[in-house]
Amino acid sequence: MARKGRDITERTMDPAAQAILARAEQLGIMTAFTRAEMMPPCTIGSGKSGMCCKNCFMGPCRITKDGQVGICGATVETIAARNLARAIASGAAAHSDHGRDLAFTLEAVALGQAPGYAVRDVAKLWEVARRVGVPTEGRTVNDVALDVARKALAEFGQQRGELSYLRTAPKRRYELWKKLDLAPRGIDREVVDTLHRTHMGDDQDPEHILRGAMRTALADGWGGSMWATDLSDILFGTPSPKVSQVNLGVLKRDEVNILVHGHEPTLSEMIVAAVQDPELLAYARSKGANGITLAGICCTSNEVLMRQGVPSAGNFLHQELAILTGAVEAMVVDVQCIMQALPNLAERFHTKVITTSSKVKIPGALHMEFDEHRALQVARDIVRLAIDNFPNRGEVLIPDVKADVVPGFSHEYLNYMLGGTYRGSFRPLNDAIMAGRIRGVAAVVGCNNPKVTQDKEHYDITTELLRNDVLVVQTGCGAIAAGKYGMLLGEAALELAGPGLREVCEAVGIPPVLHMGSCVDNSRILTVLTQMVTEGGLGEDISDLPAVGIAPEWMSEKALAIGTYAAASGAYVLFGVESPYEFSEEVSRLISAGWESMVGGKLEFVSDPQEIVRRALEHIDKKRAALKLPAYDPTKFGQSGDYPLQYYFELPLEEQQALVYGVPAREGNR
Ligand code: SF4
Ligand code: MSK
Repeated sequence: MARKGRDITERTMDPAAQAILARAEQLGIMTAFTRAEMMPPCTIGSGKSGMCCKNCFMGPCRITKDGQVGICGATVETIAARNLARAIASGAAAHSDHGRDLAFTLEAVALGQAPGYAVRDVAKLWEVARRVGVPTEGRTVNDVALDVARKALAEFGQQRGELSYLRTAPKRRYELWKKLDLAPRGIDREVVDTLHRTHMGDDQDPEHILRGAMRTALADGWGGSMWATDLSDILFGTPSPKVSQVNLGVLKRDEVNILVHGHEPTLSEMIVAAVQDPELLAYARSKGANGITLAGICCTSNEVLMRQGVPSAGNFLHQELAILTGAVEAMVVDVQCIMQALPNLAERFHTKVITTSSKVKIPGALHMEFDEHRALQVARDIVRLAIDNFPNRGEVLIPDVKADVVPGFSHEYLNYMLGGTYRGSFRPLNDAIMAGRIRGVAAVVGCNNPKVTQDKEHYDITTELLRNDVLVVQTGCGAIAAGKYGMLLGEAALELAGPGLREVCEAVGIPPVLHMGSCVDNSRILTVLTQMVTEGGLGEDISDLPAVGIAPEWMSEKALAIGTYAAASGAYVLFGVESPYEFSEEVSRLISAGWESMVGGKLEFVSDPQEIVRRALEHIDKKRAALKLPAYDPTKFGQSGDYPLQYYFELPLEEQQALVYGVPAREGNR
């Protein structure tokens, strides 16, 4: 529970959010920040002083003492393991269902039934086809797209065998999964398997329950989420760096403001097209607006930010704040992370909250269902409705706070950036890590949670890692948080970076914090880690890499699925806030030391951000030592830090490499 009576600066470190929270107080309006403080604490449900099971109606059973069991005899360990497994199954289902919908869209495109959509990235389609065994030779784009879409759909319902993407993992990892029976057979099957085995009277061995949960999480990371990412890239383009802006200041006082919120790019991409339609722009002017501004919230925002450069109005805890500006004509929501508080809040202003998914209706919201077969028409109807709402605006307060960002570092783009068009390669990154210029890599990802100061854990952890020469990749709401404080912009972020990291980023031309997409795109990080292994010099498996994953302000069940698939892939994953499973020492041990000895990765919950950084750096250094790499020494680098970029690129490749990575060019490096 968030401490009662926090002042505004303890609720959020974001000045835009602070200004709007002050407005909410003046107007006597509650938000998630204040509701979090009002919520009576439940130390059993939060895992602090007990464990609660609601899996059957003999209970609920609350276990608060050593040796106490539920009415059926279930132990605290079994209950904690079941609770975690069910959360993972729910998170995996959400991500994966998102992937399924994209497969349906690609199928409709291939059949010519989705006007307005097209295969925008044919190279990616060919690459995915190759990875999943769909022939391409002499075939049309639509034929290949149809087979890829149907291959994806088949993997959801597959009953036996294994998912195609598993074989794209490092060989040693794949073999380990096979040996441990962790290779997912089908995406839906694994989710159902976990829901079944955690039903009352089924699997009661905590270690076995959690092993099943790992397989389900892997079905998300190397299945549903990876499909979602790849199919989005095929349909809407693989992201590459774009210049855009982030925070509530992207809303415009004199224009119709439309926000897209949730996770799916499918409708939002059509809204991007609709807001540029001259007829709708003229219609907006006829209502007294100077134009139409489209911006995003949460991960729908990340999807259109990294592909279209559409600005972001903010992350998870900004959804209510955006409405509180009084400047939003329509908030268009699809799936996941949408607060039920929105329609009630919108009633105090003029905002229309519009649900669009067949899976999501919210009492008080307007429902305009999205259908990929008539997507542009739905998008146009939504934009028109927002324009009609413009004259209904009351008093507006748009904080003059926004930051420039450069998002969109897909692993394909990184490959190109590091190695060049013809020799795409992760070699320079591996060499920089091997030389010690870059100490290691951290993925700092995930949500906001009003139990902690908004963005502060993200900010503190990221800045400390940068100072220690750790390259940071980000997704989801953490990426938007980084953007708000200038960390997604080369010049600003480089000020925060240690000398070695700074040199590498300046030479390659990347910021030290790389925006890699939405929360479903954590699968891109799996691909980056795999490429680092494949490139050579950093071990044989993801578990050998000097790399960590951190979710400082997590709140979603999807975060637990992500953390678990990352751990099952060999990564050390640290979660902030607090542990819902703390009361079970055995489950806490199983997911940390237990998983580490089984799969090389582990999951830990640590409330103190400084301790998170300490453990992350300790892990990175431990992995460096195991690889026999030089110990990290920040005093060794920084002499060529201000090397002019344009001059650098005029040098022969070997000299570029020697200059930047401190190691001579090696045979086969490029
Ligand atoms: Fe209680 Fe067992 Fe039912 Fe859970 S499954 S609510 S522990 S009786
Ligand atoms: S939106 S899951 S709050 S990252 Fe992906 Fe943000 Fe977390 Fe939702």
